[in-house]
Amino acid sequence: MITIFDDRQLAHAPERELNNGAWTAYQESPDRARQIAKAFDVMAQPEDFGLDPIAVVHDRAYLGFLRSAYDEWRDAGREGDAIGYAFPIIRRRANSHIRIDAKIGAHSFDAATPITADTWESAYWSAQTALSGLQPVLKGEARSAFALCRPPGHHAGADYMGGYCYLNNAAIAAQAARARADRVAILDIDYHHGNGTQDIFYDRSDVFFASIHADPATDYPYYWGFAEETGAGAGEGVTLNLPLARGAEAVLYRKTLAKALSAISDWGAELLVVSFGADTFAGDPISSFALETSDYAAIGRQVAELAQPTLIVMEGGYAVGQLGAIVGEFLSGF
Ligand code: OKP
Ligand code: ZN
Repeated sequence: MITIFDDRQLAHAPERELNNGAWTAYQESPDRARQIAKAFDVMAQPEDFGLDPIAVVHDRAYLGFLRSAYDEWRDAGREGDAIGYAFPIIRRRANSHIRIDAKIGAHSFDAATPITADTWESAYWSAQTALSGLQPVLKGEARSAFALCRPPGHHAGADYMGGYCYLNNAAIAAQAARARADRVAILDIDYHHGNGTQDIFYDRSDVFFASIHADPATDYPYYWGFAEETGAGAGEGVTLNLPLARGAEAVLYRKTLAKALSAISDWGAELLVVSFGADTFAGDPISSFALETSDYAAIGRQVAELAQPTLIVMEGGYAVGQLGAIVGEFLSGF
């Protein structure tokens, strides 16, 4: 399988995150990607497709914010990574903000997504990695590709970051795939609901979003991913959420995956983008499903039964020492 990775994705390394009221070590570490990359002999470097395919998914103002936020933070006399503390959730207005703190709050939904001097560089190449993995699949030169994206993307919306995500790599690839495929499906099998991806395509009829994730009643991102969310307007019925209770193991997970895949197939998808998270693993430090490393081969095989050109994009997974094995099992099964 074609695999893509770029070292520039490793530069982004926030010091800490605010977790359950305390500063803890940043879980989305560069080591995650390093460990996964070790499982492959050779990985291709991404091409640079520039800003345009990113800017059709993300607002220009948000992209400008991401690029300048760290400098503005420094100019405000701050130390460490840039992080917000005020969020305009009530009657949001399209104000132009002056203070960096106001800008960060207006472009994020949590305080788990710090901006460092290198965040833009890493997020940019993470998006290019997804776009580069897509190319051979889209042109029919390969049936599938694996984009080792990091930072992940599925929590990022058109104009906001959150959940370790800045640019929505899967959404950027799915949108680019629309150049040649009329119907593109995104299957999100990270432990957490891909609220950013869902939001980007929520009212569209041309990109199907299906997600299996921990019930938002008990798990991050809390506010999205309930079964009742099925899309809006032209996109009604083109979003499918399959939340599972904590503790889900392989039998239940694979039954649920069968539902997601048959919905995607019935809908008539011509190309599949998989948001793959390894945080469904039993040993994941921040998640509570019960899949074992050996389960991932069967899951990969099951996804492949859809028999559509497929781009696999890396999302979460925090059991760093196990990540190479989990991704290896999934891809070999696939
Ligand atoms: C990103 B991905 C809960 C803190 C949650 C953010 C988790 C982001 C997960 N105490 N921190 O979907 O793997
Ligand atoms: Zn996750």
